[in-house]
Amino acid sequence: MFIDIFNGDADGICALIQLRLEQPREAQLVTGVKRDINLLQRVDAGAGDELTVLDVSMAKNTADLQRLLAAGAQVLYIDHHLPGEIPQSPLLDALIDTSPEICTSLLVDQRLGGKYRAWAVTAAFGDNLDASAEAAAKPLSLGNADLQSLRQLGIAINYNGYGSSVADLHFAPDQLYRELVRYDSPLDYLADAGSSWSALLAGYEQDMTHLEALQPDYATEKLAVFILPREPWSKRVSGVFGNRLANEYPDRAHAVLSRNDSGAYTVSVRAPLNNRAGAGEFCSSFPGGGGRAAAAGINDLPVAQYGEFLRRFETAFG
Ligand SMILES: [Mn+2]
Repeated sequence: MFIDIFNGDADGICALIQLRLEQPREAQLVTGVKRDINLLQRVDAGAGDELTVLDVSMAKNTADLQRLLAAGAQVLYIDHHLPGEIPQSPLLDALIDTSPEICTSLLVDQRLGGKYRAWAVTAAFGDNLDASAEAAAKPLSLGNADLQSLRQLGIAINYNGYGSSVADLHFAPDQLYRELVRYDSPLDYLADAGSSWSALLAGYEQDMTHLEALQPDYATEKLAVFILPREPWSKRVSGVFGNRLANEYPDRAHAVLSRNDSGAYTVSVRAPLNNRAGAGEFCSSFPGGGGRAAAAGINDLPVAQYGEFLRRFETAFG
Protein backbone atom coordinates (compact mmCIF):
# COMPACT_ATOMS: atom_id res chain seq x y z
CA MET A 1 0.00 0.00 0.00
CA PHE A 2 1.13 3.55 -0.76
CA ILE A 3 0.36 6.27 1.78
CA ASP A 4 1.03 9.96 1.08
CA ILE A 5 1.18 12.06 4.24
CA PHE A 6 1.47 15.82 3.80
CA ASN A 7 0.87 19.14 5.48
CA GLY A 8 -2.35 20.77 4.24
CA ASP A 9 -0.69 24.05 3.29
CA ALA A 10 0.78 25.19 -0.03
CA ASP A 11 4.20 23.73 0.70
CA GLY A 12 2.89 20.28 1.62
CA ILE A 13 0.43 20.13 -1.26
CA CYS A 14 2.90 21.39 -3.91
CA ALA A 15 5.59 19.02 -2.65
CA LEU A 16 3.31 16.04 -3.20
CA ILE A 17 2.09 17.35 -6.56
CA GLN A 18 5.67 17.37 -7.87
CA LEU A 19 6.38 13.84 -6.63
CA ARG A 20 3.16 12.42 -8.07
CA LEU A 21 3.54 14.14 -11.41
CA GLU A 22 6.93 12.43 -11.59
CA GLN A 23 5.73 9.11 -10.18
CA PRO A 24 1.94 8.78 -10.38
CA ARG A 25 0.45 6.31 -7.93
CA GLU A 26 -2.87 5.65 -6.24
CA ALA A 27 -2.17 6.37 -2.60
CA GLN A 28 -4.12 6.79 0.58
CA LEU A 29 -3.93 10.49 1.52
CA VAL A 30 -3.35 11.62 5.09
CA THR A 31 -3.50 15.37 5.69
CA GLY A 32 -5.43 18.03 7.58
CA VAL A 33 -5.42 21.68 8.51
CA LYS A 34 -2.00 23.32 8.56
CA ARG A 35 -1.58 22.98 12.31
CA ASP A 36 -2.54 19.32 12.29
CA ILE A 37 1.02 18.01 12.11
CA ASN A 38 0.87 14.84 14.20
CA LEU A 39 -0.14 13.05 11.03
CA LEU A 40 1.83 9.82 11.47
CA GLN A 41 -0.25 8.89 14.50
CA ARG A 42 -3.13 8.31 12.10
CA VAL A 43 -1.12 5.86 9.98
CA ASP A 44 -1.10 2.09 10.29
CA ALA A 45 1.40 0.37 8.01
CA GLY A 46 3.99 -2.38 7.88
CA ALA A 47 6.25 -4.42 5.61
CA GLY A 48 5.53 -3.82 1.94
CA ASP A 49 3.98 -0.41 2.56
CA GLU A 50 5.60 2.75 1.17
CA LEU A 51 5.06 6.01 3.01
CA THR A 52 5.86 9.49 1.74
CA VAL A 53 5.91 12.16 4.45
CA LEU A 54 6.10 15.84 3.48
CA ASP A 55 6.35 19.14 5.33
CA VAL A 56 5.56 17.98 8.88
CA SER A 57 8.15 18.15 11.66
CA MET A 58 9.87 14.83 12.30
CA ALA A 59 10.39 15.89 15.91
CA LYS A 60 6.60 15.95 16.39
CA ASN A 61 6.22 12.53 14.77
CA THR A 62 9.26 10.65 16.12
CA ALA A 63 7.46 8.00 18.15
CA ASP A 64 5.12 7.10 15.31
CA LEU A 65 7.92 7.16 12.74
CA GLN A 66 9.83 4.68 14.88
CA ARG A 67 6.72 2.54 15.27
CA LEU A 68 6.18 2.42 11.50
CA LEU A 69 9.84 1.71 10.70
CA ALA A 70 9.86 -1.07 13.31
CA ALA A 71 6.77 -2.53 11.64
CA GLY A 72 8.73 -2.69 8.37
CA ALA A 73 7.25 0.23 6.45
CA GLN A 74 9.51 2.06 4.00
CA VAL A 75 9.51 5.85 4.49
CA LEU A 76 10.56 8.77 2.30
CA TYR A 77 10.62 11.84 4.57
CA ILE A 78 11.22 15.33 3.13
CA ASP A 79 10.89 18.39 5.34
CA HIS A 80 12.36 21.71 6.50
CA HIS A 81 11.26 21.82 10.16
CA LEU A 82 13.52 20.91 13.08
CA PRO A 83 13.74 17.11 12.95
CA GLY A 84 15.00 16.23 16.43
CA GLU A 85 16.99 13.01 16.30
CA ILE A 86 16.63 11.28 12.93
CA PRO A 87 16.15 7.51 13.38
CA GLN A 88 18.86 5.35 11.80
CA SER A 89 17.14 2.82 9.58
CA PRO A 90 17.77 1.38 6.12
CA LEU A 91 14.02 1.79 5.58
CA LEU A 92 14.17 5.58 6.05
CA ASP A 93 15.17 7.95 3.27
CA ALA A 94 15.24 11.38 4.93
CA LEU A 95 15.92 14.69 3.20
CA ILE A 96 15.83 17.36 5.90
CA ASP A 97 17.14 20.90 5.51
CA THR A 98 16.19 23.54 8.05
CA SER A 99 17.82 26.54 6.30
CA PRO A 100 15.44 29.48 6.62
CA GLU A 101 15.38 30.09 2.84
CA ILE A 102 14.30 26.54 2.01
CA CYS A 103 10.90 24.89 2.01
CA THR A 104 9.85 21.28 1.47
CA SER A 105 8.71 21.89 -2.11
CA LEU A 106 12.12 23.36 -2.99
CA LEU A 107 13.75 20.23 -1.53
CA VAL A 108 11.51 18.04 -3.69
CA ASP A 109 12.37 20.29 -6.65
CA GLN A 110 16.09 19.64 -6.01
CA ARG A 111 15.42 15.90 -6.06
CA LEU A 112 13.54 16.13 -9.34
CA GLY A 113 16.07 18.43 -11.00
CA GLY A 114 13.60 21.28 -11.32
CA LYS A 115 11.16 19.31 -13.46
CA TYR A 116 7.99 20.82 -11.98
CA ARG A 117 9.64 24.02 -10.89
CA ALA A 118 6.56 26.25 -11.13
CA TRP A 119 4.87 24.21 -8.39
CA ALA A 120 7.94 24.67 -6.16
CA VAL A 121 7.90 28.41 -6.87
CA THR A 122 4.21 28.52 -5.90
CA ALA A 123 4.96 26.75 -2.62
CA ALA A 124 7.90 29.02 -1.77
CA PHE A 125 5.64 32.05 -2.23
CA GLY A 126 3.07 30.30 -0.02
CA ASP A 127 5.67 29.89 2.74
CA ASN A 128 6.46 33.63 2.36
CA LEU A 129 9.93 32.93 0.93
CA ASP A 130 9.60 35.48 -1.86
CA ALA A 131 13.34 35.79 -2.53
CA SER A 132 13.75 32.00 -2.79
CA ALA A 133 10.68 31.78 -5.02
CA GLU A 134 11.97 34.47 -7.37
CA ALA A 135 15.44 32.88 -7.53
CA ALA A 136 13.91 29.47 -8.29
CA ALA A 137 11.70 31.03 -10.97
CA LYS A 138 14.61 32.62 -12.89
CA PRO A 139 15.23 29.72 -15.32
CA LEU A 140 11.49 29.61 -16.14
CA SER A 141 11.79 33.11 -17.68
CA LEU A 142 8.26 33.96 -16.62
CA GLY A 143 6.81 37.38 -17.28
CA ASN A 144 6.05 39.46 -14.24
CA ALA A 145 2.31 38.84 -14.54
CA ASP A 146 2.79 35.05 -14.42
CA LEU A 147 5.19 35.34 -11.50
CA GLN A 148 2.67 37.45 -9.58
CA SER A 149 -0.03 34.90 -10.41
CA LEU A 150 2.07 32.11 -8.89
CA ARG A 151 2.61 34.28 -5.83
CA GLN A 152 -1.12 34.89 -5.51
CA LEU A 153 -1.80 31.17 -5.89
CA GLY A 154 0.81 30.20 -3.28
CA ILE A 155 -0.63 32.69 -0.82
CA ALA A 156 -4.19 31.48 -1.47
CA ILE A 157 -3.36 27.77 -1.06
CA ASN A 158 -1.40 28.55 2.09
CA TYR A 159 -4.31 30.64 3.39
CA ASN A 160 -6.70 27.75 2.67
CA GLY A 161 -4.81 25.53 5.14
CA TYR A 162 -5.58 27.63 8.19
CA GLY A 163 -8.49 26.70 10.46
CA SER A 164 -9.27 24.79 13.65
CA SER A 165 -10.73 21.95 11.63
CA VAL A 166 -11.14 21.04 7.96
CA ALA A 167 -14.74 22.31 8.21
CA ASP A 168 -13.37 25.88 8.60
CA LEU A 169 -11.55 25.66 5.25
CA HIS A 170 -12.92 26.52 1.81
CA PHE A 171 -11.39 23.34 0.38
CA ALA A 172 -10.27 20.19 2.20
CA PRO A 173 -6.53 19.89 1.50
CA ASP A 174 -6.79 16.35 0.07
CA GLN A 175 -9.58 17.49 -2.26
CA LEU A 176 -7.55 20.50 -3.38
CA TYR A 177 -4.49 18.32 -3.95
CA ARG A 178 -6.49 15.87 -6.09
CA GLU A 179 -7.63 18.72 -8.28
CA LEU A 180 -4.26 20.47 -8.58
CA VAL A 181 -2.23 17.35 -9.38
CA ARG A 182 -4.08 17.12 -12.68
CA TYR A 183 -2.11 20.13 -13.94
CA ASP A 184 1.56 19.87 -14.99
CA SER A 185 1.91 23.57 -14.24
CA PRO A 186 0.04 25.81 -11.81
CA LEU A 187 -0.35 28.28 -14.67
CA ASP A 188 -2.60 25.72 -16.42
CA TYR A 189 -4.76 25.49 -13.29
CA LEU A 190 -5.01 29.29 -13.12
CA ALA A 191 -5.96 29.49 -16.79
CA ASP A 192 -8.64 26.78 -16.54
CA ALA A 193 -12.00 28.55 -16.22
CA GLY A 194 -13.52 25.31 -14.87
CA SER A 195 -11.08 25.05 -11.96
CA SER A 196 -11.66 26.00 -8.33
CA TRP A 197 -9.36 29.03 -8.65
CA SER A 198 -12.00 31.73 -8.83
CA ALA A 199 -13.77 30.33 -5.74
CA LEU A 200 -10.51 30.04 -3.80
CA LEU A 201 -9.46 33.56 -4.72
CA ALA A 202 -12.89 35.00 -3.88
CA GLY A 203 -12.81 33.34 -0.46
CA TYR A 204 -9.38 34.73 0.20
CA GLU A 205 -10.19 38.25 -0.91
CA GLN A 206 -13.40 38.37 1.06
CA ASP A 207 -11.64 37.29 4.26
CA MET A 208 -8.90 39.85 3.67
CA THR A 209 -11.37 42.75 3.54
CA HIS A 210 -12.06 42.16 7.26
CA LEU A 211 -8.46 43.02 8.10
CA GLU A 212 -8.35 46.50 6.66
CA ALA A 213 -9.79 48.24 9.71
CA LEU A 214 -8.02 46.09 12.27
CA GLN A 215 -5.76 47.91 14.74
CA PRO A 216 -2.98 46.28 16.79
CA ASP A 217 -3.70 45.52 20.44
CA TYR A 218 -0.12 46.46 21.21
CA ALA A 219 2.56 47.95 18.98
CA THR A 220 6.03 49.43 19.20
CA GLU A 221 8.66 50.05 16.55
CA LYS A 222 9.99 46.54 17.12
CA LEU A 223 6.84 44.46 17.39
CA ALA A 224 3.08 44.39 17.05
CA VAL A 225 0.37 42.12 18.42
CA PHE A 226 -3.06 41.74 16.82
CA ILE A 227 -6.06 39.99 18.34
CA LEU A 228 -8.60 38.88 15.77
CA PRO A 229 -12.32 38.97 16.63
CA ARG A 230 -14.14 35.72 17.30
CA GLU A 231 -15.40 35.12 13.79
CA PRO A 232 -15.03 32.11 11.48
CA TRP A 233 -12.84 34.09 9.06
CA SER A 234 -10.35 34.84 11.84
CA LYS A 235 -9.27 31.20 11.97
CA ARG A 236 -8.48 31.29 8.27
CA VAL A 237 -6.56 34.55 8.00
CA SER A 238 -4.19 34.36 10.96
CA GLY A 239 -1.16 32.94 9.14
CA VAL A 240 -1.55 34.90 5.94
CA PHE A 241 -2.13 38.08 7.94
CA GLY A 242 1.13 37.43 9.81
CA ASN A 243 3.00 37.07 6.52
CA ARG A 244 1.42 40.22 5.15
CA LEU A 245 2.38 42.22 8.22
CA ALA A 246 5.93 40.84 8.02
CA ASN A 247 6.21 42.01 4.41
CA GLU A 248 4.73 45.42 5.18
CA TYR A 249 6.84 46.06 8.31
CA PRO A 250 10.03 44.05 7.72
CA ASP A 251 11.80 45.33 10.84
CA ARG A 252 8.95 44.37 13.18
CA ALA A 253 8.12 41.04 14.83
CA HIS A 254 4.41 40.13 14.73
CA ALA A 255 2.00 37.99 16.67
CA VAL A 256 -1.54 37.33 15.50
CA LEU A 257 -3.93 35.79 18.03
CA SER A 258 -7.28 34.21 17.25
CA ARG A 259 -9.67 32.22 19.46
CA ASN A 260 -9.88 28.51 18.68
CA ASP A 261 -12.62 25.98 19.36
CA SER A 262 -11.37 25.29 22.87
CA GLY A 263 -11.63 29.00 23.72
CA ALA A 264 -7.87 29.51 23.97
CA TYR A 265 -5.77 31.60 21.62
CA THR A 266 -4.08 30.14 18.57
CA VAL A 267 -1.00 32.27 18.00
CA SER A 268 0.96 32.89 14.78
CA VAL A 269 4.37 34.48 15.31
CA ARG A 270 6.55 35.96 12.58
CA ALA A 271 10.13 37.06 13.26
CA PRO A 272 11.12 40.34 11.58
CA LEU A 273 11.60 39.68 7.87
CA ASN A 274 14.98 41.44 8.01
CA ASN A 275 16.12 39.16 10.84
CA ARG A 276 14.42 35.79 10.45
CA ALA A 277 15.31 34.39 13.84
CA GLY A 278 13.84 33.50 17.19
CA ALA A 279 10.20 32.74 16.37
CA GLY A 280 10.51 28.97 16.80
CA GLU A 281 12.51 29.29 19.99
CA PHE A 282 10.05 31.81 21.42
CA CYS A 283 7.00 29.69 20.65
CA SER A 284 8.67 26.49 21.91
CA SER A 285 8.92 28.10 25.34
CA PHE A 286 5.11 27.74 25.59
CA PRO A 287 3.29 24.39 25.88
CA GLY A 288 2.07 23.32 22.43
CA GLY A 289 4.33 25.82 20.69
CA GLY A 290 6.89 25.31 17.96
CA GLY A 291 7.89 26.10 14.39
CA ARG A 292 10.72 27.54 12.37
CA ALA A 293 13.10 30.43 13.02
CA ALA A 294 11.08 32.79 10.83
CA ALA A 295 7.53 31.54 11.40
CA ALA A 296 6.14 29.69 14.37
CA GLY A 297 3.01 29.28 16.45
CA ILE A 298 1.34 28.26 19.68
CA ASN A 299 -1.70 26.02 19.37
CA ASP A 300 -3.42 26.73 22.68
CA LEU A 301 -2.48 29.79 24.70
CA PRO A 302 -4.89 30.15 27.65
CA VAL A 303 -6.56 33.58 27.46
CA ALA A 304 -5.46 34.28 31.05
CA GLN A 305 -1.83 34.00 29.94
CA TYR A 306 -2.06 36.83 27.42
CA GLY A 307 -0.29 39.29 29.75
CA GLU A 308 2.54 36.84 30.32
CA PHE A 309 2.74 36.19 26.57
CA LEU A 310 3.02 39.92 25.88
CA ARG A 311 5.75 40.36 28.47
CA ARG A 312 7.79 37.50 27.01
CA PHE A 313 7.18 38.65 23.42
CA GLU A 314 8.54 42.06 24.37
CA THR A 315 11.59 40.42 26.00
CA ALA A 316 12.24 38.27 22.94
CA PHE A 317 11.75 40.87 20.21
CA GLY A 318 11.51 44.30 21.87
MN1 LIG B 1 6.56 24.33 4.75
